[in-house]
Order: sequence, then structure tokens, then C-alpha cells
Amino acid sequence: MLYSLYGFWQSSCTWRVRVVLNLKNIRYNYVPINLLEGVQKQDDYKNLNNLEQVPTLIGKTFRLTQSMAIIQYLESAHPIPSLTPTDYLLKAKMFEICEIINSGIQPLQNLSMLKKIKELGGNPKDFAQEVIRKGFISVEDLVSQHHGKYCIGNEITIADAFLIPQINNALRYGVDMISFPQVMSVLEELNKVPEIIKASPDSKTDAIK
Ligand SMILES: N[C@@H](CCC(=O)N[C@@H](CS)C(=O)NCC(=O)O)C(=O)O
Repeated sequence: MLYSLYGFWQSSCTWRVRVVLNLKNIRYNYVPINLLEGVQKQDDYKNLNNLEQVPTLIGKTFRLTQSMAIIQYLESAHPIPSLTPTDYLLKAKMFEICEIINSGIQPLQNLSMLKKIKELGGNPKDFAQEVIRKGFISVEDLVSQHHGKYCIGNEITIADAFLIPQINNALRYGVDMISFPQVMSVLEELNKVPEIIKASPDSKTDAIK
């Protein structure tokens, strides 16, 4: 195998990478890191990722953290099929959606952030719902501009790999997604794609059934 992917079945950032690996038909070795048992904080794993987060991708000569960097590497090293629009503006629009999720939603509803909110006396679920809803208002607006099956028109792009796991997080935290019909219609289309179904958390070896 070319790569080992260290991840956790429920981790949305790992899920993004799994979607891209599957769409590019790249086989990989999967190494589960149980976030709920704190394995990400153990020395062996911290030597790979000192932010104590998943995912980490190991190749023959390198180690990469950060799902966006990992996905960019895979997109360059395995360019077919391409998951990036050739049109410059659409490419920027794709990254706009990715970044809303990558830096505007996910870090604010991450496990360690929600633990901290609880420690400070706040309500983690309310907080998570608020940041997810706010982010999806923006994503819904962007997806609506493209009138396609997927986030950006009728080709699957990296934005779709970011979208699917974030919708799952939204549903886990009890966000009512009825207000985001375009986003949910993209999900319906994506759920018809076998490579995407195969990337779902339930099909991972470390999934708690
Ligand atoms: N920006 C990073 C974020 C990684 C991240 O937040 N990972 C989460 C799982 S999705 C994690 O490992 N959380 C562990 C913790 O909070 O203790 C990326 O995109 O890879």
C-alpha cells in the first residue's frame, strides 16, 4: 500500500480524506486512533501529530497532517480523476465552501473545544448547533448559486468531500437541516456514489455498531 491513514471512524476530517482516497481509487492501510479513549494524546501518536488530532497520512517518505494539506497532496500526486474545477473562479468557489467548513465550522465544534465549553460552564450542544447553523447558511447560499447535482455544478469536487461529514456532524448535534434544502439535495446525490458510501464511518473497522 502507498499510504497509511491514521484516523477515527467518527472524525469528520478523516472522513474527508477517505472520500478523496476512494474517489481516486487509492488503496490504503487504515490505522484507528480512538479519540474517545484519548489515544491521540499518547506519546506514540503524538510523535506523528503533536496537535493530538486525526487525520495523519504517512507515505513512503513523508508524514502529513491537516486534511486540507493531505487532500491537496493527493489531488496533485493522483490527478485523475480530478476533483478540482479547471475554471479559476469555480476553483476559488470550491475552496470558499471548503474553508467555511474547515475553519468556520469544524474547529468550533471539535471534541476538545466542546469539552472546554463545558468546563467553562457553557452548553456544548447549543454552541455546536449555533456555529453549525451559521456556517450552513453560508454554504447553502454558495451551493444554491451553482444549480448542479453537487456543490459546484455537476462534477464531484473537494468541496463535496468536506460537505458530507459536516452534514453528519450537524445531524449528530441535532441541527434541523430542513432550512438547507440545496445542501441536503447535494447529499442525496452524493449518497448514490459507491466510493462515497464506502467512505462512510459505519463501514470502518473501528466503528462502534
Ligand atoms: N484542521 C485539522 C483539524 C483536525 C481535527 O480537528 N481533528 C479532530 C477530529 S475531526 C480531532 O482529532 N479531535 C481530537 C480532539 O479534539 O481531541 C484537519 O483538518 O485535519
